[in-house]
Amino acid sequence: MAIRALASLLVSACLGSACLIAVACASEPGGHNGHAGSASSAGGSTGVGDSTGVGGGGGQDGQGGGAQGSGSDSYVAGLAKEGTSHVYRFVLVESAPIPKYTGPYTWTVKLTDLDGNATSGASLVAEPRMELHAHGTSPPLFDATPTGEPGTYTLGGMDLFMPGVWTVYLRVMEGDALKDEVAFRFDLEG
Ligand SMILES: [Cu+2]
Repeated sequence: MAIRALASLLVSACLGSACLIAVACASEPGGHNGHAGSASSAGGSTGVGDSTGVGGGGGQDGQGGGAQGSGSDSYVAGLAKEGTSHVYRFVLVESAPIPKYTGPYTWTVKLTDLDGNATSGASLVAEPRMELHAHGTSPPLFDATPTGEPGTYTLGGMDLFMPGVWTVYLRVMEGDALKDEVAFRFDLEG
């Protein structure tokens, strides 16, 4: 019953090519279960304003309510994170619009080294994913374009089409090799 309600919500919310993905996603609850144990944390119980996401509480199934609580970030302009390989610092200078509702997003990102020196000329790529649903966007990857400001890039047209937690991976590539990576996570309403 909950599944059916979720599915109809998704179907009514979907647009264009995103539709196929949303329907497939809703009709395969097995995909949710696969990730629920490790990723959902205590979504079902809190769901409100918890930005820490630590503590694998509850054994709550990741479906439905679990999508609200997977350790999403609280957006502020200039939100900065160090890459997992500790080479770069990734600054989300601005998200337009601010991460709240589903729809197309344009991000301005600044890349610096760990001393704060702007890194221009990098190959920066974004991949938005809904990890709980095992899908991304169409197209799956977005190449950043330099804005002209030192170390600053624009990522445009990322269509985060579905309510729930989106993980946007930002990767600095050197040819085919990954130099550093970071993940920004936002929980969107429909
Ligand atoms: Cu999804």
